[in-house]
Amino acid sequence: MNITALADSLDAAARDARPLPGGGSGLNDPDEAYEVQNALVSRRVARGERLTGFKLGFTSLAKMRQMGVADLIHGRLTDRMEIPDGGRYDASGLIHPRVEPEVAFLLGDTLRPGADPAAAVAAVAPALEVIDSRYDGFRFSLPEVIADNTSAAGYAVGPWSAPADLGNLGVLLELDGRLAQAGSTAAILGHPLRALAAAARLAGSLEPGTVILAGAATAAVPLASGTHVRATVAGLGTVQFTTEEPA
Ligand code: 0L1
Ligand code: MG
Repeated sequence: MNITALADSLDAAARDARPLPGGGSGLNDPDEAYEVQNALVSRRVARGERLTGFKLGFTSLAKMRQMGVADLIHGRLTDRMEIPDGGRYDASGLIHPRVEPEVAFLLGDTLRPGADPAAAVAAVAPALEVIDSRYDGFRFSLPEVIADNTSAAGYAVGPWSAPADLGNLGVLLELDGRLAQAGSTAAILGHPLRALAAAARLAGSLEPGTVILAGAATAAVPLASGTHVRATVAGLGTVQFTTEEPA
């Protein structure tokens, strides 16, 4: 398995917005796939991007069913992926973006495997994640999507609040004021804190200041240009952005 070649082709696919055929990478082993992901993220860091966060994927049954997989995955977020809450987002360089509503945690203390995850949380917020698989038609094997940094492309975080019980909060996703998806934070592994515990287990430990996206509360929906996107998490508030019109 050529880790460098796989990372190079995924990096080029993202930069040129030219998808790769899924299923043909020869990647079968999740551990090798994370080595490719690390190499891919290292290329971003070498270009000046700063690591800002950690994301979990496939934490809800809706997402697992949508993508035909049955395992948690994790990826990295960088400052280049940040979308300002209430701002504009240029998605024109993406291949076939989708958006999904999430909740975000901000760590105030180091999150360690096995420790009470709630104790490390400084704040919580509603969030939106933009995913953009670098594989044609979002068709990939589990190792391939891991290698592709779990399709991470962008994320917006709404107002931070003091830690609250996120156990069963209503979640709405609206596109141009129309309801696109409705769900509950309970869809995230039964409780988003479980996603946090999983993040600690998978990452080893995570530093204060890290943003953690717990995973989608609903299926993802296609994101077109010139669209106003808003997610509302009951009790936490809203987060929104508008994609730029084509030039
Ligand atoms: O749930 C996630 O953020 C993982 C996304 C990876 C799979 C996909 O592209 O749908
Ligand atoms: Mg997600």
